Amino acid sequence: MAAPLSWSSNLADIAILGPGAIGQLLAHQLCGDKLLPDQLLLIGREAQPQCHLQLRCADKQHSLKLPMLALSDVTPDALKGLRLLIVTLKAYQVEEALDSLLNKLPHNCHLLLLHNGMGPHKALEPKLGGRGLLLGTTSQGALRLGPFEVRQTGTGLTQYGHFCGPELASDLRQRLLRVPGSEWCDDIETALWHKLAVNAAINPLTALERVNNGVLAEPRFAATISAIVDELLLVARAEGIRLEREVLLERIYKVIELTAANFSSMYQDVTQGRRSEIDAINGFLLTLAERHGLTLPVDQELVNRINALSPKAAPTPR
Ligand code: KPL
Repeated sequence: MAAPLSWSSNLADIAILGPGAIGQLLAHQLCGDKLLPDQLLLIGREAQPQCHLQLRCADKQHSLKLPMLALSDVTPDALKGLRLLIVTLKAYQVEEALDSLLNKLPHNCHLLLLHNGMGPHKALEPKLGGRGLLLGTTSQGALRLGPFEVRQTGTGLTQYGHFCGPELASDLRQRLLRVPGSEWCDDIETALWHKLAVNAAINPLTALERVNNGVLAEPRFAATISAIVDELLLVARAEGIRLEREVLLERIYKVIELTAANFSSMYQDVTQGRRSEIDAINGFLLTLAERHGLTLPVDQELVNRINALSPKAAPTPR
């Protein structure tokens, strides 16, 4: 029997905005084995005093009870103890969601963006009002089985790093590092480029071929993966980012191996009729390429084919 919930949102100092598959996986990992943690809350589409979150891992099942506030009517008072907001929305949802939330966050609250692809942090930077901004990336695999039920489909690296504003307090850093396989990065932008290469290769190919990540290890995909990496290197060089081809390929094939059973987030978006993150991944590369007068035929074709399959209009946050 679950213990009665005596919770006040004011006790929570970390919130997760956008509790989809990755947001829920992180909630479990941040809380460890505490069933009723009082330091974490969710911000989602609708308010619920007690969400019963379930995580299925290879070895066991975890349960967690957390309150959820609705993004549309959350008050500054409900967030007054917050010191860190972890944003696990899709890249294209971040700006709009934070436009409505930023002025309700305490001035000392840090933000951590953790999504596939790149772009939103640049638009956010001038709106932070002195708050610290962290960027992060994870290559853990997670599949949503129900509104509050997630299966972990792959282990992987989770990286965080400072982007601008004040640094995060060390106790919060330590709590983020409770996530298995996580590390602090001094150069988070380079880490994000590595993850961009992973997503640029794995996500559109799995969505177009309707296969799980593991199938991409087959030799028939090697030439396309290699061409995607070459195009990314071209853009990165023009942007002054130093990356190594072999390191990127090694990282991509490692993620393919570690998340072999996972259906990528883009596969899941496309098959479920949701908007994909292609604009923030391969589309982000095309935007930068245009600025530098470069053409990326492989990325262009992937963007065209994914956009032909998935809707463009942004749905409301998860
Ligand atoms: O980030 C991912 C995604 O699906 O979006 C990977 C790491 C490729 C795991 O599937």
